[in-house]
Amino acid sequence: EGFGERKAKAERMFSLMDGFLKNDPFSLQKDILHHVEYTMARSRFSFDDYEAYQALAHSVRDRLIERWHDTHIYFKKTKSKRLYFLSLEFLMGRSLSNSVINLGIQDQYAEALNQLGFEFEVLAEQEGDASLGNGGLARFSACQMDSLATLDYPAWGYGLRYEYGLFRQIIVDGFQHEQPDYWLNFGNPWEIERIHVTYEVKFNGTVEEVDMNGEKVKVWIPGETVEAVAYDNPIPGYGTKNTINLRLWAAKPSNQFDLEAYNTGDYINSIVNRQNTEAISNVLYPDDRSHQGKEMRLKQQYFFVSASLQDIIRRFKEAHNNFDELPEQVALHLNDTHPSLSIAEIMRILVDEEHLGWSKAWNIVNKIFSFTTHTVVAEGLEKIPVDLLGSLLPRHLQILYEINSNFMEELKKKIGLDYNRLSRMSIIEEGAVKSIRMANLSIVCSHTVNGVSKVHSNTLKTKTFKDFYELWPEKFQYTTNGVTQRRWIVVSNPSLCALLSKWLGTEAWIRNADLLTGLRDHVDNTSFRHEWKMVKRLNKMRLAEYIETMSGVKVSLDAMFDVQVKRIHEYKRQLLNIFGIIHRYDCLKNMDKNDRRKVVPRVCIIGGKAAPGYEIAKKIIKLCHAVAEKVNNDADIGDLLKLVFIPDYNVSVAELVIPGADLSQHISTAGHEASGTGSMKFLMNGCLLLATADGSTVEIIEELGSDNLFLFGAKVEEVAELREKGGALKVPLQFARVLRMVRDGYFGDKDYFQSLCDTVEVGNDFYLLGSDFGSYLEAQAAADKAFVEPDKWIKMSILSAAASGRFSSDRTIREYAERTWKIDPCQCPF
Ligand code: T68
Repeated sequence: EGFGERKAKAERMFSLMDGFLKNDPFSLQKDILHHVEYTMARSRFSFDDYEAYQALAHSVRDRLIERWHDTHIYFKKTKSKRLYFLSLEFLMGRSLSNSVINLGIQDQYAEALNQLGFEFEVLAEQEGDASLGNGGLARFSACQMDSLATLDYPAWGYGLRYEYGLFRQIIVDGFQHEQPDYWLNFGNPWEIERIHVTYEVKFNGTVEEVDMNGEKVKVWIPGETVEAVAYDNPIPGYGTKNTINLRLWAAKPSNQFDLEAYNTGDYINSIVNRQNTEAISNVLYPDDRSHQGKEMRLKQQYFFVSASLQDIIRRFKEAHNNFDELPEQVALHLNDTHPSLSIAEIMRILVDEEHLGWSKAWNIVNKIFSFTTHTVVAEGLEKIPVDLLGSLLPRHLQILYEINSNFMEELKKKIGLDYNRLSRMSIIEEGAVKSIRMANLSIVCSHTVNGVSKVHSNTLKTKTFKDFYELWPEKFQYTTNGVTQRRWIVVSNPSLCALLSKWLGTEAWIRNADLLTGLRDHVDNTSFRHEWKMVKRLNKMRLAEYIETMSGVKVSLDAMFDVQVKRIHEYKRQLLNIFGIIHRYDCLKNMDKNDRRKVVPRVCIIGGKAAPGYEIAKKIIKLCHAVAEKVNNDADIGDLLKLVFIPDYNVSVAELVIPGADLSQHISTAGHEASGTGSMKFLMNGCLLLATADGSTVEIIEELGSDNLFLFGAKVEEVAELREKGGALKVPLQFARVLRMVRDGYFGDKDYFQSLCDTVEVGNDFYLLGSDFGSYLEAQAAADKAFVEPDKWIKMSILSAAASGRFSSDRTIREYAERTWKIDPCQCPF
């Protein structure tokens, strides 16, 4: 079939399709009803909100698919260099509102639904979250995908399609319980199953040396085969037609049967065994940041890496007949060390399957990888026991040994026989359990090692990866994280969005967040400030309603809404917050009635999940509930202080909580939060920060000025010295008093809380709660003082949002694209 014939055929098909889908309200209605009838198979006359949501989502998906196709045809045609973003976690949250907004047909949909008797917002609430990740790292991946699409970069995301996402948190009697998140139960209208895009992924077996044309080559004879099936998730850009792809892999039993097993009559067991292979993509590992080395986790990583690389190499080979151009055409990004087996896998493909020879393959491989680490502490770095790796992936282990031995040789030439340093830098860790250090592997094989904030990068250079920095200073970069204003303002705070566009006189800030600095020009305008205040009030109302439905606690809108929402970790110091609340309560109790009237009322809101095996974090949640129980039911206190724990914090809960916050806390011990991205979302929503100078807060201060937030606590460079003081460290009396109250059972469960109290006892207080407590209380007092001057507070709120532009993930992505990935925008023109 010639080109002319194919073109004619395509044109005829296109005319049969009636061209592209139309976006006027009438056409949208027709499409929604079409999906009610033919996709949902429900009668036009009876369908509920959930079915209406599904039909609506399918009509949106159709529109995404059109753009997705055109974008990919265009990328292919222009032969532009592509970025492959490899991440084991993506926290996408809901898709409906985001898609409709990015497609630019929000108003048309709202009207279409109204005429059908539905409300867009109500249907949007029907959608469950896609929670395929743990926390900051995973949500940051999602923000980056949005920015990559919006800025027209030719990028693909690759991940795993976990059947169970992050556990659901339920609270029983103040204790966290975990429940499975079987999010695919009712189908997922956003994904496109690609049954024809499958790859075999192999495990186990042996490596044999065979003679090939007189040359000895290593051949892996695998033992087990699993099939990876692609599920595509279109990611639409805003203000562009470009729609990129997030391809997630699911495991299916392979079609290769063990004939023997079937023939010996063990039919049932053979099928049962086949089903076990599906388990690979079953469940997301909850992060507890201390490395574990579990076999299933390693299987997941390799399954993901192998399927993704086969797909990437296949696509490359469609357009090239050798690998010389791979570094000019392909950038592979390792989102933390989780996908770093890619390095061994691509070497295996190039050497064993494509017969490139080691040095040629290596020259290609060390030009294509970049690596971002999201961790601070060395203990959190991933290690894989050599025995485990050797039995699961015997050929990869050999390759890793070879990479390491070459590296060690090169290193000896440079640094001589400094055995301590050589052993620190080795990819292989000797010791009781011989292991592969995934971070060392990633650094050795990547051209760029990225930190996620300035402070983080300094820690990497001077501590965590000091030896490597001294060897290759040019590899070390930092690109400060960011968040997408599309999700965190446009989708989650429509009233603020309208206000911003009105006063900035343009919607252009949605694609160019730097324009938010323009708000500074209006800060003295009283009607602007009034409107700003009204928007905040509206969002507080929304949040107050949610709190009441979730917890039964009625809160006053005049109170300061003080929020700390993030994963529960000792270093994030939710305990410091709770101790501050106990102190506040204690002060209120000891005040006479007249003084109480001067106190700023507070609603303290805490939310976040504790990893299931993280006992101390779980005790923090319980303590929060115990304190809430006491405080909220104390008639003396009334509206002056309320404490609420918001269960099951996730992306969609964040969309509701963040816009309604007056103050938010980012209070990690300095030097422990690699970046932190929550603070950026709050900043965008005009929320004031109470924070330590940690992670990206340091850069936020640069942008905002230190008098526009409430800063406290030890600085990064002071922490080590404070720790050394140990038992001699000065701790304020108020801290000792609060600790005593908890120990003495003032909030009940006396025995249960002892071990929690031990973690902050003088001499044992690794995260320095005691030594930071005094300045924490001062910062809180400063916040109270500012809140009673509403005009001042609103100005600070406006200036916060005005300073948030630099923390858009658009800036992050542009920096990565230009400096690290070297990719160019490629906008689909038609
Ligand atoms: C976070 N890391 C950082 N890790 O803590 C945060 N870990 O400071 C930073 O802003 C964010 O990454 C984005 O850079 C994580 O979220 C994990 O979730 C994780 C998951 C599995 C294993 C280890």
